[in-house]
Amino acid sequence: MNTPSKFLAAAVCGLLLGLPAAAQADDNWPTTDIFIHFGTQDNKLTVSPPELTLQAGEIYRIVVINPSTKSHVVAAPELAATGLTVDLLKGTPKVDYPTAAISAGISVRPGQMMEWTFMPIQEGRYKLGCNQLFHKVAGMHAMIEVVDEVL
Ligand SMILES: [Cu+2]
Repeated sequence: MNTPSKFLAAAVCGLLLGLPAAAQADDNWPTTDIFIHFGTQDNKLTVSPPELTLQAGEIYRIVVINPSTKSHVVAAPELAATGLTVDLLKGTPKVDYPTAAISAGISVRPGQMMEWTFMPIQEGRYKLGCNQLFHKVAGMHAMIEVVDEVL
């Protein structure tokens, strides 16, 4: 069994047992950092970059920055439901029940940031967007494409 399969097997067992995924992002499991802006300094209701491609089975540290003067509610329910959330930090404190939080939406205040460490598993196109009603209606989201390519 190769390392990714072992990891996945351990994580799936953990999920079946109702335990949090026993994933640790460290030197043995490199993460790729991705920086995403929710809003702009002049308060445009955009997410930048608007399109991202992630490789299934890799771990990403998705850093969401809010440079605007409005609060935004970062949510990716379908993406969170089809992958493994390793960790979620709002500022520095850890968020309890991170998968639930990213599904329901997590409020990021002006100038604040959050970090979502996540392994996408299932191929598809997913929305990562703002759950604030008016922002949602205004189309404030990015599309995340999860691919499973042999590298
Ligand atoms: Cu918003």
